[in-house]
Amino acid sequence: MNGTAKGTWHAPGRVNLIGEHTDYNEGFVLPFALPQGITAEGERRDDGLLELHSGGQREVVELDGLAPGRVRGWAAYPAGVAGALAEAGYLVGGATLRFTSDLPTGAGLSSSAALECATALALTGLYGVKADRRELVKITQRAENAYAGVPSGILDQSASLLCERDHALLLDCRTGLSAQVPLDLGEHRVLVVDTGVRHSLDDGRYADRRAECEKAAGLLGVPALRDVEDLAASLSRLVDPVLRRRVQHVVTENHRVQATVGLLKAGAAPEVGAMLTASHLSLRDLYQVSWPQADVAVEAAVTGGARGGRMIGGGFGGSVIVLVHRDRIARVRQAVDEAYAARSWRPPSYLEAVASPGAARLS
Ligand code: GAF
Repeated sequence: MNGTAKGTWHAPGRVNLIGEHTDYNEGFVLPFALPQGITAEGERRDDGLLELHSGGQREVVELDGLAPGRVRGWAAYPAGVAGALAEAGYLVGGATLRFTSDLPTGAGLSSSAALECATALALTGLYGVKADRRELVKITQRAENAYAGVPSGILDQSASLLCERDHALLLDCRTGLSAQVPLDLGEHRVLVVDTGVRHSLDDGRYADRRAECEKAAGLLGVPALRDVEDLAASLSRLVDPVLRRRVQHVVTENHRVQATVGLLKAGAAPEVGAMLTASHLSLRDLYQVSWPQADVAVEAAVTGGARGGRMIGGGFGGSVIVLVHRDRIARVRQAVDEAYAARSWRPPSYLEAVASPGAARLS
């Protein structure tokens, strides 16, 4: 075995600059990795057990007979990675894994994917298993879908495993092909506003959106909504106004991803703000996954001088990002704080999002 008896691995959370609810429609996304994430300190053991520690909790899972549905709660994510690795033919054995995190949970910054990706690197590293990063994306997504029961797409695991410092990742979610797009924002910054509202992707609303998209694609006779070319003609063929709204969001959001890449390549980063706000309005009015604290944060930030902003992630809770000139950050934060205070909402928390490297071994 070429593995290592022990080691430490880190997998980051992410911000998705643009391309929301496009991944499972086989479209495009443009995330970048955060410096914050989940660290796994791992040690090999030879008794076939996975001993998992996080935030004072300890779970022990037997690897033999591990199958979807056997492990519940937070441990289903790392255990699911061990299970999905075995299903894919990667033989890893027992380990003790101690997780620490500096990523807020439930903030829409992809802490679950970071947990899965840190586990995947730790287990493959400990057992000297060579697995391509794209293969690990599929394995960690399988862990989340089948073992944790969350029907997510490929966005979050791809971001954690494939992103590079100072770049956003343009990912074609159909082919899995990706390109690194330099994220040179000049004097501008991406500010994360954690609205404090918590959400869960398995409450049924995310799955509903997926089902609506699949239904619309079926009615339109295309493999996925990514394939819709003539939007006006397609909308006129759908009777259900809800399906029309979903299609309009997905098709236009894919175009906004491409437009954003074009603006970044043209050195016109401030103009990306308008794309972010257009994305937010589409997610609010057409895809209907926004929530009041996100809408107020975007509106107050833009009124306060940001170039634009939008909710990120699955929706119904979590964070908003705003693109803002660095000299205006304090003013924008004040505007959002005041808007929250006027509604007697708890103040949000803030984080400056810096495009950071993807998952890696630390020691
Ligand atoms: C969540 C999911 F996990 C992603 O796969 C993606 O669908 C996103 O919501 C919406 O763009 O983060």
